[in-house]
Amino acid sequence: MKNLVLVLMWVLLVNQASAQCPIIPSPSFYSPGMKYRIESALVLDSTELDVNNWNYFKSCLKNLFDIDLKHTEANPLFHFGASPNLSQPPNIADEGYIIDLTLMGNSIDAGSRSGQFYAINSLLQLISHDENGWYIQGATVRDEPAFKWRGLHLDVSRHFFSVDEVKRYIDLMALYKFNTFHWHLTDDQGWRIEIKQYPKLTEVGAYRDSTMLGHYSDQPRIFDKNAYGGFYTQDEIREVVKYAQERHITVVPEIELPGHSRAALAAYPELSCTGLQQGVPGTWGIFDDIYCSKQETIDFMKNVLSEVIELFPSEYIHIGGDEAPKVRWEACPNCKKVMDENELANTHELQSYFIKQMDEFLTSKGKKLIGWDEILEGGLSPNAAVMSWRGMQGGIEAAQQKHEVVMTPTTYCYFDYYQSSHPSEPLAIGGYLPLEKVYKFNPVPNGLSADEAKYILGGQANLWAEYITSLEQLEYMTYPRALALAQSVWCHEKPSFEAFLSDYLAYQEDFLERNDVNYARSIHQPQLEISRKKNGINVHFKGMGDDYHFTVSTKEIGGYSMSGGQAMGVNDTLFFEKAPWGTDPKIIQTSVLDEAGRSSLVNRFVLHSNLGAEIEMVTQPHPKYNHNGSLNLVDGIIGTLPWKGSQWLGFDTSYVEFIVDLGEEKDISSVELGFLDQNGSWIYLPEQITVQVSKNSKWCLKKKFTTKVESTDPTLLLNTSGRYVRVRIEAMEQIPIGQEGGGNMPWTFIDEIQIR
Ligand code: TNX
Repeated sequence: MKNLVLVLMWVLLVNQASAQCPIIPSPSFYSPGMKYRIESALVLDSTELDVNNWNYFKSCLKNLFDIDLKHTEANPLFHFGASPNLSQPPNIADEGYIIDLTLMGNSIDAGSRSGQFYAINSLLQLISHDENGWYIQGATVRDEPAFKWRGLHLDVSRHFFSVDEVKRYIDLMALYKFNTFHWHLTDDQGWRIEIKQYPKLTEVGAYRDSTMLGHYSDQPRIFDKNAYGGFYTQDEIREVVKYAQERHITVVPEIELPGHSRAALAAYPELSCTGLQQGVPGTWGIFDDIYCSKQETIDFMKNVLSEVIELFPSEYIHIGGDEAPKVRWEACPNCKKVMDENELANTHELQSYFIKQMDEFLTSKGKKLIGWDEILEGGLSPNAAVMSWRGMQGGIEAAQQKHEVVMTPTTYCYFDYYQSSHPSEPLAIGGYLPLEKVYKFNPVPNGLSADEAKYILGGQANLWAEYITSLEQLEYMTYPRALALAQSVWCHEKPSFEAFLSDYLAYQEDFLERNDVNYARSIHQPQLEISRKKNGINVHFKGMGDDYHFTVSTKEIGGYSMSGGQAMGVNDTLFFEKAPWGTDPKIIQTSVLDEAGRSSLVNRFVLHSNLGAEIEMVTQPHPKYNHNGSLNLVDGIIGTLPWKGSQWLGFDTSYVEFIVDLGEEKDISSVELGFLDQNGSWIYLPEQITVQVSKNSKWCLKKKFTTKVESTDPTLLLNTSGRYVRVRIEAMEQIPIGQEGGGNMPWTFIDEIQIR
């Protein structure tokens, strides 16, 4: 008997472990039970259900499943218990809930109205359809969030989204238990919030007369010459805030200062340092003209914030603070006066002074200031919270100084970056942020003590809209990556990426479809996993799960005979052999076709003679742009435009050095390298390249071959022999003043090295 109990327990445990969970973000505990059939209505005892939550539940059920919600006290399918309206039930955290929909129970308890709302969103994901119709998956679910700030941001300045579109964005956030909507309302390219005291902010600042088309780094740049713009009236803002509140989402407004302020300066040029009248720009980037630090601007800002505070009940008000060049301030007598009067040593301290005025003002109004991590420069204002975007270092420093932090590093949270390197991805700003990378995000970085970690409020993804021109595209960039982010900010312990992916594929794509979301299917493209092999590389096409079938065909191009059409199965690997020394490279094109013969992932491999060679990196690439490490330089894939982070190694160092090992001594006649030249993104061609060749990697006294770099694919001609090739690339000292990022160190982006 005892054994039988043990076996039964074992079976139960095993079943539980393998049970897939339809709910995302994954709850702390999930154990499925039987299915409960739903006819045309879900009938429950809603006595203790908050009226807002009831309305929300009812409309979602109707819209998604055409199911009615009905109240009964006699024999309900389940009831909402432990009313958050009365007392907080024991053992349930504030935003937590417990669903007990099993043979033993039929209650839903929550720690608060928010908890109840999250329970409802989980219930929505438990509803499914089979051959017998709709059912709700019975289950025990225990759940509560790990972080207090679970955010998505939206930039409505670069492209404007209507009230209905914003509501739609909020609707989708609610389904995945996000609770903070960061509304980026002002920027250079448009001021989007009505401010009664300053009508020109929207009359003038909300419209631009042209908009950049194509990518920022395209030459020549092309513009759409139509007027573009829009703004929200204060009534509309209130409407959105209320709408979000009903979905337990706090709206945090952002009013940018002192930089990203060209739209405001177009309306009130007297607030700039020069006073010059300029228009609202139609190009992206960072502009030198920012608010002047004089008293007049500070008064203006306080007046604006006074109206903003009235509209947004949120605890935090975001004041921007990022990317404010100091060139105008350096040359401005008014700014100099402020610096002298307040004994400020430099313009960074002046920025701190400016922010501090805002901090004191907001604090006096019972609000908290939050700003981008640049507000650390020149000293953090006493009550300020920091939003860390340039990596997590700013957030770490702020937490160590006992300031609150929201983590939103570009490396994991910039949903304006590409999500795959497939050619069909819509034009994006650059970068590379696939779903799996987002999944790795943990808002609490290593190295913080438990006490410091308490200052991390949570995390957020940012949707900058330079290249996001429609709601459809916004959804494409946001989903499914927002689901991976939801895991990072909700789960105490998230499942493995594989488990998440399997749940996602089993349930969530259907759910997204049911919600009409234009989610990206980028993950359905097989991933390329490249590895070094003796004499070449292996290219492994890693498909998604076992039931996804595709074929890969190869053909040789570039002056050679076309061969190919070679069919392959799932998860296949090709071996590409390097070209024999002394011969021209072969070019192989691979195409991936799904079962319907659609969506081919096309890649070109240049099989040169140092394909897959070992490389010792003396200088390390920046962690953000280090896809596949040194193999990236010899994987046969030549970096292409538009720039997608995965194909290039990026460096922010003054020089780059690495040593290629050819395996044995060779006669060497040339070395060719590839560089990116995208000045708008601070990426410049380097100044010069020096190459040395050695038999045994001893370098002193070795002849140096040097060339100035004048094109994106410079070739050095040499006539020597050796096994090791040392390459040293000298970057330009600084970006020329007057250019984007002028005065800063440029980035160097390198791809493929070909040695012959
Ligand atoms: C940097 S993130 C910005 C934005 C751009 C974004 C594009 C931040 C605080 N500033 O102005 O839209 O990069 O990725």
